[in-house]
Amino acid sequence: MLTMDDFVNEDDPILRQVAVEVPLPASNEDKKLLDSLMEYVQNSQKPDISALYGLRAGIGLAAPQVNVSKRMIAVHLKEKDGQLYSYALFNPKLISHSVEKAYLTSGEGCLSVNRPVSGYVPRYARITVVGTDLEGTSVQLRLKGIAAICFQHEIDHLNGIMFYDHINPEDPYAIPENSIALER
Ligand code: K1U
Ligand code: NI
Repeated sequence: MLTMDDFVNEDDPILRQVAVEVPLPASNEDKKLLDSLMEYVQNSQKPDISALYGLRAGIGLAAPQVNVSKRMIAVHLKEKDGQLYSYALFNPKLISHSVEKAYLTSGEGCLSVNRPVSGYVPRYARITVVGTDLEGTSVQLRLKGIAAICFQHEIDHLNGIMFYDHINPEDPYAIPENSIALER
């Protein structure tokens, strides 16, 4: 089971590397890691388990955050309408996106960043992602809202990009052009 002790810090160079593709079919070792990424995210949202193990709550996690530079992510979140998005994917790839942008009015956080960072993070409002799940099945997802934001945050981790790289340094709260505001 992953705990905060497994996480690397913001200044670790692994978070700036481009992670390597996972050879498919995935090895048992790679499946175990992807499964444990999902287990962490789910456990972190359970008040009893997160308190017991001191887990920081998250809605997503990428392998480089636990010191493995391989293309794997887990996302587990409920949208406001109650729809659950729970996906553990090997080699997720953003294959298309809207012109329109979206940003969270509360900004973004990151389990690898132990400080508050202010500002709006412009993302694509709608995206299509492909990848391979733990059963080896190819999946294609059309996403919007917080789910789209979260997938972009996690795929960025696989490309060495941190959320604050997207914040306008001159004016962190400048409204991104052609964007919609999302409340959490
Ligand atoms: O990748 C990570 O560091 C996890 C990060 C993902 C994320 C944050 C903000 C926007 C998109 C994606 C987090 O999960 S930070 C914690 C968080 O956002 C949250 C935690 C509990 C409930 C709701 C949100
Ligand atoms: Ni992050």
